[in-house]
Amino acid sequence: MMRIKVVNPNSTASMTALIGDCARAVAGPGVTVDAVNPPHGPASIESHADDAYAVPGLLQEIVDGEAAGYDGYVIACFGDPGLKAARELARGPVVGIAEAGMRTAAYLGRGFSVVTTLARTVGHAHDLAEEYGVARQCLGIHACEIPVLALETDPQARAKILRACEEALALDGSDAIVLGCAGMADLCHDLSAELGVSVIDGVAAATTTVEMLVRLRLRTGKLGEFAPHTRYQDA
Ligand code: 2AL
Repeated sequence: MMRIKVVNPNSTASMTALIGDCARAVAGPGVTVDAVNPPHGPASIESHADDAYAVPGLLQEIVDGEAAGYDGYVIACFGDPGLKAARELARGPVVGIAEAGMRTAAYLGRGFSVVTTLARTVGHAHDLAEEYGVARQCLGIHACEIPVLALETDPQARAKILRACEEALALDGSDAIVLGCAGMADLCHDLSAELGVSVIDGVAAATTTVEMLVRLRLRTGKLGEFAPHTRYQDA
């Protein structure tokens, strides 16, 4: 029996429901996935300020999750907000969807492209690729210019994302596509079939990565940087 808490750090419940469905679809037998979002905070995360404002609510979900005894956590937003702080607060593994999506894509060939929401988020995604040591495999980051919440309402969203993926493959000569938003999670199989390359949903990649780490009994190093700080030990 294993329990994974998937935290959508934005406060949009409909997106959390989609994320939960996609995470549960890949979870193995005996793995329970609970998807949650903070009650307050930004409705979507598509700027540096959104990223920062989302972190307190996310960390509260980690603290509550520790009290409830979860084995590991997914941060289900492509900016991976609060990832290092969450790692410090949690006993078990914490994996971000940008991290898991890009690291998974690196297995699949020489390089991958990221297709994300707004152009203003491209710089942050690039910084994350560098931080995770996969910048050399990250051959391009492309925006489809759909705001996060419009993924649910824009009837053209799917077609626009498909076109951005086609352009990314042609321009970058990449071997795989990483979807740059948790709100795109449900599209990965259809896009894979249409494009003829693997399309990676970070929610699925991060959920299975947490599951793998827990099953292998691997956890965040707690001897130094990620040790619980005394100030938060009773949080
Ligand atoms: C995201 C995401 O995954 N969730 C959210 O609110 N914003 N990513 C993005 N690139 O806009």
